[in-house]
Amino acid sequence: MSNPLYDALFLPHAELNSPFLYLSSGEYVTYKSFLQMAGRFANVFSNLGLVIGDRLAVQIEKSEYGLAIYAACVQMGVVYLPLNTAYMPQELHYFIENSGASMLICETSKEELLQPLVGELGIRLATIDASGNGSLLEALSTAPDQFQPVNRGLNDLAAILYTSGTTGRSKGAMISHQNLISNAQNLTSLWRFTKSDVLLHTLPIFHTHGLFVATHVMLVSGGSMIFLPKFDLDSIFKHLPQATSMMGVPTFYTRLLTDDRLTKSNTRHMRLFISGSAPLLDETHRMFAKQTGHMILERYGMTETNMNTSNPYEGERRPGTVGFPLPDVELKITDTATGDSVPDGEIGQIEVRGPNVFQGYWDMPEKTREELRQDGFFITGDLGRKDEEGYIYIAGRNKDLIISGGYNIYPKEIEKLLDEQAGVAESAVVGIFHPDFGESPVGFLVAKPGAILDTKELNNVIVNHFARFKHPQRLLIIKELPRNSMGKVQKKVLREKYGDLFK
Ligand code: MCA
Ligand code: AMP
Repeated sequence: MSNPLYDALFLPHAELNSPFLYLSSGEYVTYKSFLQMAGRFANVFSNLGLVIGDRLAVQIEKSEYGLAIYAACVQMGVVYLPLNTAYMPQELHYFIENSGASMLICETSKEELLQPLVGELGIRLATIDASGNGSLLEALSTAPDQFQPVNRGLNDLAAILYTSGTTGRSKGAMISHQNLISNAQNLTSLWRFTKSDVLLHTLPIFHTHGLFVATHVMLVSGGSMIFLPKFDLDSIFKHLPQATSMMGVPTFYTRLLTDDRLTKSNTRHMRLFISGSAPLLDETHRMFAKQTGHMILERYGMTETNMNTSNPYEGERRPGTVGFPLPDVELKITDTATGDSVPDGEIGQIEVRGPNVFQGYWDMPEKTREELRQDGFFITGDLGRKDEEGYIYIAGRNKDLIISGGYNIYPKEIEKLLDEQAGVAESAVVGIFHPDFGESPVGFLVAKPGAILDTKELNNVIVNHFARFKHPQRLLIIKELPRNSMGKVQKKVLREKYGDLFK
């Protein structure tokens, strides 16, 4: 019997009494007790009828329980489906329906709100809070803490993570055991993580960065994590002396730079700072080096591929680049029209192939065919170039995507809703430079002839529909959208014209 992901991440630590998670309460969870908790969850879920291949949707605040639910899913062969805690019921409806999840776990405080949704979809609802309270509590307290991991193969699914689609419909990226194992092992050795490492973990765990990069690397290395509910400057500086390393999105680093406590002496003991999920400005990289003496290590990845490239641990961490392809990742830069490789130095679309590349989009074979070539290369939708030394630069995106503080926003989704509103002729949602979030969405609206638009009312519609991080920071009414000779809306023109909006 084997379960490759369980064997790689969890089995080696089953009897380990050393700390795995340091919690904000001051307590810690050992590896052994964490895995016993996972075993209990697995037994409870099994009693509730979950079996191999079922999808379990989870929308809960970050806690050791959330992580143990993930470990339980791996053990049981249940496909883990984590969801951003900011999603509204309408957004959840789509993910649950599309994935065919048979159960949803949510916060106790959201039970009432989500009851109609689960009723309509005919699925089971269970609750657990970051404190451990909820409907699962009683069953957990009496459940055995051992669960025999089920047999799985390398290509079997471990998780589905929804990544937004350019047409406005999210796509469920199917992630296999092999995808996760190859990346976790590569990154652990590339970044020199060992069991002596203590990672300051303030990322959410419903995305690749916090779950598959940060947590998996620590599991493979056998190190520990200071596992904080969210990024907050005071708690960062409180816990920094105990940490050896940190991973974060660029907003973490720009926020750290605003704080006087970020000094050379406060960070001297740190081994490594890693950034990813969005472009790290050269300026942030240089300022951070000046203020701390540390060169941030920037890497590049995607939900569909986990990590693709990384700056070197020992060599030059070059600002503005995402480094080199990982050891078993092939990366090529191709012409968007022909798909042929372009010469070094030229900008083209980034394509990647390797054991990290996902299995396709759940129940969307056509979308999968469009983006995943038959020869295994995945068209990332990012534009980039390679310099003569092999460093990869991300030059932009070939997909209409806004990344705000590391969260992805697909303009189409918001434009669709705006376009449906009375009096709106058309709309364009554009990512405008934002000093804290990197980019922030701004909605540009054109009124139908004779109509008068009320941006407050339109904003209310958005607020009732979408997670907070997707809300346009401004809605601006303009006479017409700029278009090129083919009639295509030129978002670049709006981005440039309104580039100073948040400066
Ligand atoms: C929170 N808000 C946001 C964001 N986060 N608005 C826009 N963009 C955001 N990212 C909302 C809050 O709900 C709040 O609303 C208001 O904005 C300001 O909140 P603030 O306190 O400033 O925000 P925060 O709670 O401190 O959160 C900011 C954050 C957080 C720490 C940067 O967004 C975060 O942890 N981001 C990391 C996301 C991540 O893990 N991405 C990786 C994806 P109100 O004012 O109404 O209360 S994985 C990935 O991208 C790939 C695979 C990769 O390469 O890693
Ligand atoms: P996600 O949908 O969360 O998988 O976001 C993946 C996208 O984030 C990539 O396709 C890139 O556009 C972007 N991204 C991730 N890391 C970096 C980075 N280091 N620099 C620039 N963009 C990045």
